[in-house]
Amino acid sequence: MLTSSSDTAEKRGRFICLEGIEGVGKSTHLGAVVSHLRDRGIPVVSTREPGGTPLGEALRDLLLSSNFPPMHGDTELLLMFAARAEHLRHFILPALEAGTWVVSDRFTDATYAYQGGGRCIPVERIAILEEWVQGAVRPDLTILLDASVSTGLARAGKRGTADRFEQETVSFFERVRAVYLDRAYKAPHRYAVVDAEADLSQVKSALLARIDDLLLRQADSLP
Ligand code: Z5A
Repeated sequence: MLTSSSDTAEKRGRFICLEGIEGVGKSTHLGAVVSHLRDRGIPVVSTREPGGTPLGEALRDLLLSSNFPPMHGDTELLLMFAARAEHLRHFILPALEAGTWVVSDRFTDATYAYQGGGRCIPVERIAILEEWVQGAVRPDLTILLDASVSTGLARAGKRGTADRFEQETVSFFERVRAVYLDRAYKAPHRYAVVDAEADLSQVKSALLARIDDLLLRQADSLP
């Protein structure tokens, strides 16, 4: 049977990303988002970046390891996009095309925030790689969990050993947070900002309300 382009668009899964500095609760709330969608009969998988494929997870280990001499910012940027190229082609796109929703703990907004904001790599360079690796693929919704750097680092610090990023300075994370907020402010149709200073149950409710908004928009767009 021939499938019209509107049928294909309707069937395609949706791509949701959770973003924010460390310790804001992305990993904690990922499972709640997945369960919320599943409870509504939506097929959904979760994943993370860097990672999400065997090669991507190996690149993640390299990127987070403190066992090497300091990595050049361009190397870090290219490795993030190398992992993403694998992730898109072998996990994200096949799922979306099969009608499965994908919820990812971080995606390209993290590159703009960490490599662009944190490492001060020119945004144009990141945009070139984004276009090359992703073409037109962008998340349907990015939920930015926002908390102060002191709150995020205090929560993340309770875990013990710090990875290569967690050893960065407060000003690094202030730049990361500022880029996230700026991107969300400039594209309100694609982002939802959730106050992650609140207690866990309040953050979860606010986050799931944003998911319900997306579901309502989907329902409204059906013929
Ligand atoms: N990175 C990059 O540079 N460029 C890129 O393009 C990409 C990534 C994709 C790995 O990411 C690193 O890669 C990351 C950015 C960089 N840098 N770092 N660091 P990651 O996502 O795996 O690592 P992470 O951000 O460090 O994860 P995290 O510290 O685990 O943050 P989280 O997932 O947002 O937090 P959590 O584990 O859910 O919560 C931390 C603790 O806080 C935990 O005990 C919770 O119970 C507690 N918590 C969370 N929320 C609350 C509230 N509301 N109240 C009280 N306690 C809370």
